[in-house]
Amino acid sequence: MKRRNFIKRASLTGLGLAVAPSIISCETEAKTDKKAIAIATPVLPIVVATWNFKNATKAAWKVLEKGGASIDAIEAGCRVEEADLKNTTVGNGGSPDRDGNVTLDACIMNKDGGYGAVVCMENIAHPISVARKVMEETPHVLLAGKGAEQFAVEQGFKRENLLTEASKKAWLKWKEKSEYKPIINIENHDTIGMLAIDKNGDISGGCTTSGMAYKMAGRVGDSAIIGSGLFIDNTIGGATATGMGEEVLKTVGSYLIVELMRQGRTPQEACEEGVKRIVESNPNYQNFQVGYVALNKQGEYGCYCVHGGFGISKYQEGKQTYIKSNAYTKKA
Ligand code: SD4
Repeated sequence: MKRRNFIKRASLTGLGLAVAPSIISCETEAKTDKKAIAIATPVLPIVVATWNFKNATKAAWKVLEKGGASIDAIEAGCRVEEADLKNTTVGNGGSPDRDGNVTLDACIMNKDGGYGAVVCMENIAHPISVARKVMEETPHVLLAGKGAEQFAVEQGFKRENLLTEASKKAWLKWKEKSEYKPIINIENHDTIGMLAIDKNGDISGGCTTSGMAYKMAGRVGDSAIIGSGLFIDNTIGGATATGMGEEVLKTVGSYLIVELMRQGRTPQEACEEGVKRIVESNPNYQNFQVGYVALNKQGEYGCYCVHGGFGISKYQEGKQTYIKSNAYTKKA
């Protein structure tokens, strides 16, 4: 922990306040330090999500404001994006792989350290709900491909075609050249990673995606992999990711961020370190985006990304806010 933060934390603890002060911002430390806000008690409930997913955080908030559990809020929120046909990187309407098949990855984690996930699952529109079933109804944590689909059907999910006409048209156009550059467009990718704390102070998280458009058949990204696209520890907080999954996987990004928070970093500091780990060992970083959002048990949040254009949606105290993330490249 940086010395000044330690001093701030220590001085408030000395005053007998229940919770250490927080930096409620996704801006750089230099900026946030000036407007650091000390809070005595967490302002709960709260939900944060990657990107400006207003409808998703609103759906999650509806659960939380009624006193619902964070796990229910996460499922409800993520389902909104999975159902949105205009979102071509999540659920129904997602972009296909290079063979024209829409394959989905999703995971969910609860307050008890429970984890459930599906990867490379086809024909089922709500992988976040299937992931929850894996967590709650099976002795396993991760089901892949046909097995995941079969399990979903056994659980009452309907098979449906997830390839929309628009996604098919875009894929056919891509096929004309079949030029695969695994570069995620900086402004245009929308995997949803969501973290929520309910009124009881319990945190849960979820992450759901169709992955990178025109990926190789069988490719699995970070989103459904525990510790990479998502990690939750109910004693510390949670983190989730969006962007180039290969980079997040290689650095076990979300787990790293939660562990950094355990060691005393703020969510903001932890997200910045997570991004730094990726870019400082990767000369190719100009060509991909990764964005993180983290939330600790005190309801403090942070976000950071490789390139500008990323931001997070937050719902707290009945109010929705979009927070623009600072980016590593601005420092270059
Ligand atoms: C993946 N992380 O499959 C996902 C993609 C993503 O916004 O986040 N897109 O690598």
